[in-house]
Amino acid sequence: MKNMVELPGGTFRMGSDRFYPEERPVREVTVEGFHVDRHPVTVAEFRRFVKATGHVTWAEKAPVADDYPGADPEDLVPGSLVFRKSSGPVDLRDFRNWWSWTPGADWRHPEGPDSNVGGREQHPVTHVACSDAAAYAAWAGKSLPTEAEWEYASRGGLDGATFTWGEEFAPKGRMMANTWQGEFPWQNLLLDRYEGTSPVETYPPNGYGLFDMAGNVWEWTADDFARQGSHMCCAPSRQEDGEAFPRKVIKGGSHLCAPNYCLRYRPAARQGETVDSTTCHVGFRCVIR
Ligand SMILES: [Ca+2]
Repeated sequence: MKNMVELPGGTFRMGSDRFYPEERPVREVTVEGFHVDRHPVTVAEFRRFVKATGHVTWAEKAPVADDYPGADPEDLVPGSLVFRKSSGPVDLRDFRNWWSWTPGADWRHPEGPDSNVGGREQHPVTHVACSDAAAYAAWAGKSLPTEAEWEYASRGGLDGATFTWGEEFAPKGRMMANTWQGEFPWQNLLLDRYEGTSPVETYPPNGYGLFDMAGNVWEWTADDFARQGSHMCCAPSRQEDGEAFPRKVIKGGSHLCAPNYCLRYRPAARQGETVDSTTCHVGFRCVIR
């Protein structure tokens, strides 16, 4: 399989007791063998899918008013959530301080209508809803991974390690993933050289030869997320209460994950993203069982 890695089945310790409540408890989980994409689906790969199928992504369609009761009609236009760095420290409890609903933002226009993906063909595709990821997977003859498959793959054979590469964040000073260094959401020290997404395979692979299993973009999985009252830091929704859409588990953390706010560029980390959410820091990869 081109650009895929075959993993044997196995039993591993899933989850972590050392970080956030939604990752607990650590438990033994067994997965069957499967193939997994070597890196997240890129802009170039997604473009081939759109050209072949004419697929129109969720973010390119106007939201249906019935799905968003109380929404300002002016907001019911195609668009997506774009990250905007703040000019200084802000209240970290309110994601509106850095997430901006942006009409015209979509996978071809990641920062809004005046932006494009020129030069970013090898970056992970973003602004894709769960249904867009599933449509791509079906077209490619693949599937979205379960959370267990994703975490098993991301651990790269390291039992219970904090990161996909071991215990130390930057061994010998080497950056191992595209995360956020500095004080989120205003100070990005760029020790890893990238403020937004980065080309896939920029950082070293994990023990299974898989790239970008931590940082860069969160990745959709096929699993439902049971809301446990945990704080949804990385997964803003256009509506918080009485959500019209279920949440799916996303994994891997992103270029927006910073230790002062969201230390989630780890295999055990997980968030629940409403399936209609599209943002500049969520993408996906596929598996074949
Ligand atoms: Ca970065």
